Formats: sequence, C-alpha cells, structure tokens
Amino acid sequence: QKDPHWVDGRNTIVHLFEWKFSDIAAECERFLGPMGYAGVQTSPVNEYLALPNNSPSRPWWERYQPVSYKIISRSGDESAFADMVRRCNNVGVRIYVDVVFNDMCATWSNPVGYGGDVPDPANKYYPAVSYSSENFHSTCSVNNYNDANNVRNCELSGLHDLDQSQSYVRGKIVDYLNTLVSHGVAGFRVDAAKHMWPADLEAIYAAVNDLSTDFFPSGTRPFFYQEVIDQTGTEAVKSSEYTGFGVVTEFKYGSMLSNAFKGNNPIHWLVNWGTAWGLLDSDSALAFIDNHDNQRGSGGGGDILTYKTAKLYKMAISFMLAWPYGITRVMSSYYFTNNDAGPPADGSGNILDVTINSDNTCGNGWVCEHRWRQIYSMVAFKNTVAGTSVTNWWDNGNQQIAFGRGNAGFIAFNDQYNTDFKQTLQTGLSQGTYCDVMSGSKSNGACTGKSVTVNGDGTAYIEILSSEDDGVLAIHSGSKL
Ligand code: ARE
Ligand code: CA
Repeated sequence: QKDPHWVDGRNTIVHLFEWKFSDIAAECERFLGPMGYAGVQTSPVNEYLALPNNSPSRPWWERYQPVSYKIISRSGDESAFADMVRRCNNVGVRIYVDVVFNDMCATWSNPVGYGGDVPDPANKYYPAVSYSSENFHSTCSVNNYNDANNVRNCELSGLHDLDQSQSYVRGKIVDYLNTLVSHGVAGFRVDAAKHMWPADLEAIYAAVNDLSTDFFPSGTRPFFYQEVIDQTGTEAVKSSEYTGFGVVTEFKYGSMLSNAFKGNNPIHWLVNWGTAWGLLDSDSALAFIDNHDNQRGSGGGGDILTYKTAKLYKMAISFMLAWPYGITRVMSSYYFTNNDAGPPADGSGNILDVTINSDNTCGNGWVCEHRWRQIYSMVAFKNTVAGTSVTNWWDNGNQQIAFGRGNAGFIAFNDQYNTDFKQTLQTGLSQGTYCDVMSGSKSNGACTGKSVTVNGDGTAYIEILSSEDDGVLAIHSGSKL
C-alpha cells in the first residue's frame, strides 16, 4: 500500500487544490497526460458543511468539515467525479482523493451540508452517514502534542472526533473508500492520520477492496499516503508509527529545503540530502515543498517557499524533481492574500473554470504552478533520468551546486546572492548542444532559451547570472538539439 501505481515513464502527483472535476478531467487530457505527470490529488470530494455566511464566504476549509460520505462537493457530483477518474486514467494519470475521516464537522448554528443534508453536530448526530454520539470520542480538545492520547482521542479544531476502533465506524469509512475505489481511484491522502491510532488505520486499509480492474491489474492494493506532521521529532506521535502500512507526508522535506534555498543553510550541504538529514526512507516519504496548509502558514507551516517567492520556489521544486528521493508532489494553487479565502468563484459561490491563456498559463485567479515551464520541464527531466543515480556533484562550498544524473541529465543551481555562476564542469552527457529547459525549450530543432555545449570529454561551461529570472540550469538527453 506504498506503491502509487504510476504508469511507467511518469512521475509526480499534482495537487489541483479546489479544482472542479470537469477541469481536472480536461487538464489530464490536455496537459498532465502529455507532459508526463503521474497523478492528481483532489480536494475532499465528500459532502461537507457549506459556510456561505462565514467571513469570507465559503472558505476553502469548509471542505474539512464532513457531513456525510456522499460524493457531492463544490467540485462536482458523483457522475462528474466518475467521469474525471475514467478520463484521467485513460490518459495514464492516476487520481488520489483527500479523504477526511478522523472527524465530522464541528458545531455550527444552522449547519447544512453541500448536498442538503442537515447534521446535528451539537449532539454528534450525522443522520446521512449515519453516525450518532456513541460513535465519537468524548469531547476534549487536541491541545497537547506531547500526549498521544490527547492527539488521537480529542477534537482537532473542534471537529467531532470519530472512534475508529469501532467496527461500525470502520465499516462506514471502508464503504466510502470502496465507493471511490469502484470509480477507479488509485489511492488516498489520509487527512489527519496523526490523529488516528495506527492499528485502526491499518485495519481500515486492509479492509478496502483491491483497485478497480477496469484500470488496474487484479489484486492491486490501494495507495495510502498519510498526513502526519512530525517536523520536530519531539512530539509524542512519530511518522515511523505509520510507515509500516503506508507512505507518510515528510514535512521536514519542504521546510529544510525552503530554509536552504532561502540561504539560511548553504545548499552545498545538500550533497547527502535524504535519510542523512533525518528524513524518512525514500520509499515511505511523500516529498513536497508546500501544501495547502503551510502555504498559508498553518499545519506545521511558516517559512515555506510558495508561488509568492517564485524564483526560490522554482529552485526548490527543481531540486526536488532532480534529486532521487520520495514520491514527489507539486502544489497547484489559486492566488490568495486572505488565508481563509476560498477558490475563485462567482457571486453564487460556483467555482470558476480554470481558463488557459495562449502562453499555457492559467487565468481566472488560478496560479497553476504545475504549468510553469520550469516545473513541468523538471517533471520531464525526472522521467528522463529515472533509474540513474547522482553523479559528478560539484559545489563551491557555499550556495552554488551542480550534479548529474548518470548520463541522462545535468543540473546546476545558483543560489548565491549577487554572484554569477560561471564554471566549466564535468557532466555525464554525450557530446553535443543541449537546450536549458529552465530558460526555454526545444522548438523545431532550436532552443528558445540558453544553450549548453557539452564537449567530447563531457565537460561543459555552465553560466547562471544572478540577474537571470531563474537560478537553475537543467539539460538532459531529451533536450539535446
Ligand atoms: C476551521 C476553523 C477553526 C474552527 C474549525 C471548526 O479555522 O477556527 O475551530 O474550523 O469549526 C482545515 C483548516 C482549519 C479548519 C479545518 C476545518 O486548517 O483551520 O478549522 O480545516 O474546517 C494540525 C493537524 C493536521 C492539520 C493541521 C491544520 O495535525 O492534521 O493541524 N491538517 C489537516 C488538513 C487541514 C484541515 C484539517 C487537517 C482538519 O490539511 O487543511 O484543517 O481536517 C503542529 C503540529 C501539527 C498541527 C499544527 C497545527 O505543527 O505538529 O500536527 O497540525 O501544529 O497548526
Ligand atoms: Ca482522532
């Protein structure tokens, strides 16, 4: 249950945060499939509280207030969901659903679900599931991360806490996951896994059906990646408690790389990036820079690079996709200043379409980091160098580094303030002229950006001026002119 079931020759999950199913389906066909992305993480798809009277109206986090396990959300209904999963699978892109089953919605006045169901959270009564008070832990607040009982048996942000040790509760959760499996999903992001007992999760995962044989070989187990924030290593709940039966979100990954590329810890130290830095084993780690919480400064956040600091962010993402570690995920956001603001929407609360501009970027308020050339080009780089190891590491003892991936690719980073990168370095590439996929792309046999000449002995002169838009240069066998 640690295999994401990516189609061969693909890599990386993109979190299309708050996207509508119809847009995700179209994006699989028009962009993600052709560009070599392996999968999509959706926002929660089950019925949750609609909060039109919140300020701001319809915050994104209403999706983390479950009302039932019906598939009905701002992204679409069950038939739109099924259509999306089928169309994405048909172009080799897997779907992973963000599933929320640690808890049900908190107590609000006049609560109504997006599908019209009316829960009575004050009495822990959710008839549309159905759950009633005996299915929940008694009321207390998660307020002591040094106490595993508090973390797992109390309420996270006032969300009423389900008791997953009960077979009745497990059965409801498994039914929901099986419905998603029947539509063809490849796996799940398990929200708030840290707040559930590992043994309960293991039992739930084991009870979920094999993946749909419409899209997967028979006997294929669903992929589970679990949200466990274990940044400091000092709390009572450890990531390692969850790696026996699934992958875990490695929050240290993005915070340490953000810190390094911000210049607080010179990037030459990245020479041994991985378990030597205290990270989980590569096979157990979901690697990412930012997610929907920490890009807003919460959920273990603060000081994470995001689209708002584009140059450094692209460097961190490029490093992530160039270095062999973890199951990689990139974030795809909408523009926001207010941390609570929901996705771009019309006056009635309908999420706006993701429009595509002539230069392939997105309109209508969608950032679409995954469509930035530097990012999708690195997805192609990662596909090209698959199976090779890091070779020809070079650094200047400070904020400039470079390394190769076997004879398939070479990448250099200039993260040094006000300093140009001008070095002749050993690469593993064959002689020829290569197009730098950061500054441009190969087009009709020419390069729209910088070109690099690799000599017969494999050496190449690499230049990244500090004044350039990008602090990275990347070439690979697929970018040879
Ligand atoms: C909202 C309101 C609250 C209100 C509540 C109940 O903001 O004021 O009390 O509703 O009505 C998201 C939002 C929350 C939101 C919630 C429900 O972030 O603000 O509450 O949805 O609508 C911990 C957890 C981790 C969790 C983070 C955010 O361990 O699991 O907090 N992340 C997931 C999702 C979130 C989501 C939820 C869980 C809830 O990704 O998007 O919340 O389903 C240390 C610890 C971490 C801890 C962190 C808290 O770093 O190590 O474990 O993370 O502090 O910042
Ligand atoms: Ca719990």
